[in-house]
Amino acid sequence: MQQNVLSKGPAIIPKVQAISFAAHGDDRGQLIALEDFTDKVPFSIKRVYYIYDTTPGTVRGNHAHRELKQLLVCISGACTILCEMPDGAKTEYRLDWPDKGLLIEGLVWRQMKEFSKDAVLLVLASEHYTEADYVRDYSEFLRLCNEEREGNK
Ligand code: T46
Repeated sequence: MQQNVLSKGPAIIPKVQAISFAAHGDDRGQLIALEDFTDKVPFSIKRVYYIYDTTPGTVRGNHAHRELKQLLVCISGACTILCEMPDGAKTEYRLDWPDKGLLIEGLVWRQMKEFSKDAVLLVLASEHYTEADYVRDYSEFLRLCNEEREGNK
């Protein structure tokens, strides 16, 4: 199931996109710059957070967002992001190098797992933190997916 392809939900816009960043590399090392309103970060960055020092074997996430757009980059170590689309398709993305990113937009059920000990998962988000945007109940996620599918007919 591990792959690096564009996944499409029922909506016209892609909901999950694996992205690679161009590094400014020279004999001193590598540098990657991310700016908002670009093809890599197609939103205004209102919040940045990072996940680190994860407990071995832990699985985080297990929720979806209603509107939030996020770009995830594992800037140290590695972790796996499992995304479930509104049409039920599931894809796993392994983020194991700082030049790889995962853009997640809207109603996608996600899990973050298989963190390496040194993993630091950086997230750029399009909105400030608001619990109201979370869908933490899986049956509510399925109901909203159904609603979205009906709306796209
Ligand atoms: C997501 C994945 C990739 C805040 O106070 N502010 C914040 O900006 C965030 C993100 C979290 N929190 C608080 C809320 C909880 O009390 O931090 C605690 C842990 O949050 P949560 O259990 O939601 O963390 P994850 O790792 O399951 O999910 C996070 C994001 O919440 C979520 O939006 O997409 O990372």
